[in-house]
Amino acid sequence: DKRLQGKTILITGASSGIGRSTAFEFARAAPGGVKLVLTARRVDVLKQVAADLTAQFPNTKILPVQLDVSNSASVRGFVDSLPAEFQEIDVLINNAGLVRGVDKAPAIKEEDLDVMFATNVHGLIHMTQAVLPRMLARNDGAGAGDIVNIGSIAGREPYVGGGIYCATKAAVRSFTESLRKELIATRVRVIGVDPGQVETEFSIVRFYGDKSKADAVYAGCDPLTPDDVAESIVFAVGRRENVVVADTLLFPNHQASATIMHRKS
Ligand code: NDP
Ligand code: 8X3
Repeated sequence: DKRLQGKTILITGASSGIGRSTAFEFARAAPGGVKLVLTARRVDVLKQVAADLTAQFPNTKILPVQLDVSNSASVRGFVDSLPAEFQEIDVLINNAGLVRGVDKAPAIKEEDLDVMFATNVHGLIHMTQAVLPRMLARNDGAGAGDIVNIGSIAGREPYVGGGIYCATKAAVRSFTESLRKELIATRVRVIGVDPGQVETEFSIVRFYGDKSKADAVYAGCDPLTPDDVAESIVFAVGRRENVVVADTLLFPNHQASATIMHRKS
């Protein structure tokens, strides 16, 4: 894809799930090569992702870097700390995010509340602030670049036991829309992607590592794969510069809302 070739793409949460798949999908879509800055907390896992990518896509330049998006000080210095050839980020994929627990309001743990907001909301906003100034400076000040924010059906439709996670994703949706409006006079595109049910490590994290509880979420269902979401992200970024795929909601075929799911018995 000529439109993607040579771009520098920063993906947060690239060690697993949608972020990892998105790295592979960009590499696949641009066989001439892109530069990928892959970030997450688990740097050893990231390095393995980078090695797997390099083996499959030798033209792709990959930089795995440890970054906890919930640590605002680390995010602040992050872009300047990159090697020069990776500093001009063309595409930011704000994907890092997580859910913890299914507690109702009185039982929500303070730590879960803090981690979800610090990662999904503050982290996404801080990353945007870290990358945006260079995007705006491009093109003689007219701006250029893409910011892709991964929201969720949970941000459109709050559900029981998801009070905090849903609130974080509603915040993502709201911030995404404000940003698009604020940047109206620039050539920076702001793209929102809201998936429904996707089978990743998401539910394992929600149940604090309990795999059997996570598996039960998908029992009788045929969820989206992270590759399905990655294809939509790369499609949006790969459109002609004047086309903004502003807002995408993705469901698997059996799902019609956050909670309306057809299960095979
Ligand atoms: P995974 O758990 O498989 O991946 C989440 C990624 O986020 C991991 O790479 C993880 O890496 C990273 N991450 C978590 N916390 C931090 C942090 N503080 N700093 C940096 N990276 C972090 O889940 P998904 O792929 O499903 O999730 C990706 C995004 O998609 C999330 O924003 C999620 O809310 C959203 N989403 C998921 C849906 C689903 O059903 N799965 C549906 C709708 C939206 P590490 O642990 O190494 O830091
Ligand atoms: C993940 C989708 O509905 O499980 O964002 O919260 S949901």
